[in-house]
Amino acid sequence: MKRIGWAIALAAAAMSIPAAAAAPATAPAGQGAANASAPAAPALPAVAPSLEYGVPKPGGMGLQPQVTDVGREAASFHNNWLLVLCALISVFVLALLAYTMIRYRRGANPTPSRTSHNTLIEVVWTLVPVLILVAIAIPSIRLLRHQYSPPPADLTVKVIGNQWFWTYQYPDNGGFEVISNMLKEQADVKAGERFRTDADGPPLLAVDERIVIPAGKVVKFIVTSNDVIHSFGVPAFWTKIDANPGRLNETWVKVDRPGVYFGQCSELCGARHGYMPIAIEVVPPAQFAAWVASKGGTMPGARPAAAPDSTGSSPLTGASTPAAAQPQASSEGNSGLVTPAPAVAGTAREQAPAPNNPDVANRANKN
Ligand SMILES: [Cu+2]
Repeated sequence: MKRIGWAIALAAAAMSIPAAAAAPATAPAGQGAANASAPAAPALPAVAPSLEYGVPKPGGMGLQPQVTDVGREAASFHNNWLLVLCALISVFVLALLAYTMIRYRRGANPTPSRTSHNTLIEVVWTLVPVLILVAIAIPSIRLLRHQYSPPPADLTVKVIGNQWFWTYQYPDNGGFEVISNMLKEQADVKAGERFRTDADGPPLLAVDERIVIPAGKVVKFIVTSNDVIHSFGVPAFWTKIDANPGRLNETWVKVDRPGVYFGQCSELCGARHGYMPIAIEVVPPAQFAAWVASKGGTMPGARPAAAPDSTGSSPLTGASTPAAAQPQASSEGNSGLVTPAPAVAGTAREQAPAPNNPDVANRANKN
């Protein structure tokens, strides 16, 4: 049964190779477990990271520039509302303290007032904090709703934390797996081994295999762990979610701007916690299809003759899943935290690749 599954996967991979050949070659050769099934496909070249987006800057302050709608909303809430409110309250309290200390010091006010109750003041100092909390709660709950009621996913990526590296599985694309390790500096590797270059990214953030996702598509990350608790965090996406063993957590992103975005494990997970960075490469959909083919994967619904066209419309669009075909629920009109539709559709599609990939099936059983 397993052999039949592999045969199907191999045949599908072979069919998608012409699509890969049509696109420009762009990234270093992969080392993922599923790579063996696509020896002839051209590797995609690494996109050089920008210095503006997706990377921390030396001496930088504040948040990284956000590239998702949720990130922009959250950053604006933080910078333009919470920080301003915090500053105003701090200045007001400080001014009140200073005034009281100076005006009512013993020298200036030898007989202190014996006032113990004042209805007006008591009403004001109860009501004003309540109003401030409401003013924080309303945009805060709206942001939570936007974060936790994702639109139907175009692509699902399973993210697995390990001590101390990440593995990424693409269940919608034949279940291939990418293993991502931090790249060491040239001085730290033996002769002939791959080391970090500036095209890979900054020190301690560059990895040998990036996650690749298509631009402008809703990507769902199912996050879990093989050993201890890790955390999948990418600051430019406003994404941070724990990777717990035996549990599936879910987050999502939709990034319109192609580029490379870096993150790190954000949960103390052991000795090499600081050396398991995350690098996500966002590419146009056609290039994503070529990358999938180079990894031996397939695009959902792809036929042998289908090749990515140059207009930027992607095979992903053609492969509308039941979830994608559903009318998209407006998040504005949603009062609940999570709509049931994407969850159900996601589950159905996660199960689909298991028979094709014994590795995925085994891991699923273990978890
Ligand atoms: Cu970790």
